[in-house]
Amino acid sequence: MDGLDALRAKYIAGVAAASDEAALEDIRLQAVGKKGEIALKMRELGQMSPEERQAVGPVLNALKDEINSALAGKKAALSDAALNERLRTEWLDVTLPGRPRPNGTIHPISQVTEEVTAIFADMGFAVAEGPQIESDWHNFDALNIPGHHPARGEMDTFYMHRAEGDERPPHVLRTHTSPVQIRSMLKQGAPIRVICPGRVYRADYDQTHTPMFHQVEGLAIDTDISMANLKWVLEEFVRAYFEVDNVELRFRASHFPFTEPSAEVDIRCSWAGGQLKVGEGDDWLEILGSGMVHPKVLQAGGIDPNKYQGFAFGMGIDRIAMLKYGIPDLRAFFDSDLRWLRNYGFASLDQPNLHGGLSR
Ligand code: 2NL
Repeated sequence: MDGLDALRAKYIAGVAAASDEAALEDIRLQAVGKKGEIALKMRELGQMSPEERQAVGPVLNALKDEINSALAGKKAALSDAALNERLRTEWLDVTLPGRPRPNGTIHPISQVTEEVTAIFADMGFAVAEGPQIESDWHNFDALNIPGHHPARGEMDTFYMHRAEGDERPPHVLRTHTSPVQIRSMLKQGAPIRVICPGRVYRADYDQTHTPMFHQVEGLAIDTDISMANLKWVLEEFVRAYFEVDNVELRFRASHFPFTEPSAEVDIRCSWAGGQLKVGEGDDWLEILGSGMVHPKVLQAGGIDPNKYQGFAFGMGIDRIAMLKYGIPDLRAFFDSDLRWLRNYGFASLDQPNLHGGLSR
């Protein structure tokens, strides 16, 4: 039969040249597939004389075997090469040192904000945030702080600039986070339970005051809320925050324009050995201010004071952070001193939650 040598040469060379398994498969189909060239030649055997068939048949079969074994050999070589390539590129140096822990730490104020948020979230409070530059209405009027109130004076409040001749009252850097709660009331109405942590500003700088500091306020409004609910919520908070089972709270009558009645809250504590212990001892430590929301403030928030009432409270985050973590100097919070941050900072990978322990 003619052309078998050429056929052999073509396919053996083709197999040798195939650069991947797909190319090899193309050649296999073309050569020894059901409709390939060898199969065509086999079909021609039917038209041959018995003598011819006996001579050509074995040659064709041998050629088919030869091509098949070249294909198998090439296939093994290609898969070896593919494996070797993976071994060459996908290596791992197991003798490398472990990755170092991140160098940064969580600032105590961030840590305490997260702790407080986790505690109140567990009691059903949502978290609300708002602008740090506020209208004087949101920061003062809505909170029943009249125009002549000392808190409004140039002494305490940072006022934003107004263009010459612009008679509108200037905006202010918020002096508390209460305006965020006013915005929450106006937006969602009653009932409501929110806490508002964030930065606040007052023109004051000495041992115990910085012009920017942090506050968290809470607000709960419904049809049946009383001072008793306030007391329970604050007790639960103090217990969880200071991580002690026994706490004792003392409510002292006080005055805020935005609550009536108002109370300052002290916790029983001891300072034996210069270290704060909450829940025992003969000292009292003031930690927050609170009261029942003033009807005028509910009204400013778009809530009907004849139908709803609620409690509110506010405390300094910086102060409760200093108390819990024994940080002596307020101003160090804002110095960005790396040695201080490494000493008082928290590991970035364990966020506070109530079941894992707030502070490990
Ligand atoms: C304190 C006292 C307080 C509030 C904040 C508040 C907010 C609204 C309505 C009524 Cl929207 N009250 N906030 C109430 C009582 C006390 O903060 O000594 N903070 C450091």
